[in-house]
Amino acid sequence: MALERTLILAKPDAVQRRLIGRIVSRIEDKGLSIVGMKMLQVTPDLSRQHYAEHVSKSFYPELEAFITSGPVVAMVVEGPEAITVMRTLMGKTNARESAPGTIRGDLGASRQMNLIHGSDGPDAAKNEIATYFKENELVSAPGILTSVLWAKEEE
Ligand code: IDP
Ligand code: MG
Repeated sequence: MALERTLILAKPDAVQRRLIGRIVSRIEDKGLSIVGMKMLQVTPDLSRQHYAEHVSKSFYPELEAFITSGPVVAMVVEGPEAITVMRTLMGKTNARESAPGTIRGDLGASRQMNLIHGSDGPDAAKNEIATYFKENELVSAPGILTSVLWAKEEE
């Protein structure tokens, strides 16, 4: 087990649909810590960097148009195994197939407009956090509650 950080985006559909608060609540309800947060506009350059693995795919032009279509809210989320915990909380990529109880499963019905991004592994998390945030934009969040949220050995 490890204390991890992961990059989360509330995507343009979530912002336009006034779902930022619901998504933040789901993360906070889970007991994870938000250690950085800002609203920004993804540019085509940033999209190509963020979605480098998808740039050559047929759906990339639509994905770029979508992710640059309006502001996103970027967050860095911290907790034990935060990368996997967030992927589970988000649900499957295709929101039509995401289980009820997940963010995508409860709030969406699209494969593309699936509300939320979360890093898919430790390397991606490291790169994506560095892409969206400067070190001094992140707080260290030991917080007074961590002792009742998880055990020391889970960090
Ligand atoms: P993920 O967001 O669950 O990690 P990825 O496969 O990495 O899913 O895809 C990145 C994003 O690209 C998805 O979240 C979705 O918005 C979009 N996407 C994925 N597959 C398709 C597709 O087949 N058609 C259109 N958009 C897609
Ligand atoms: Mg992905």
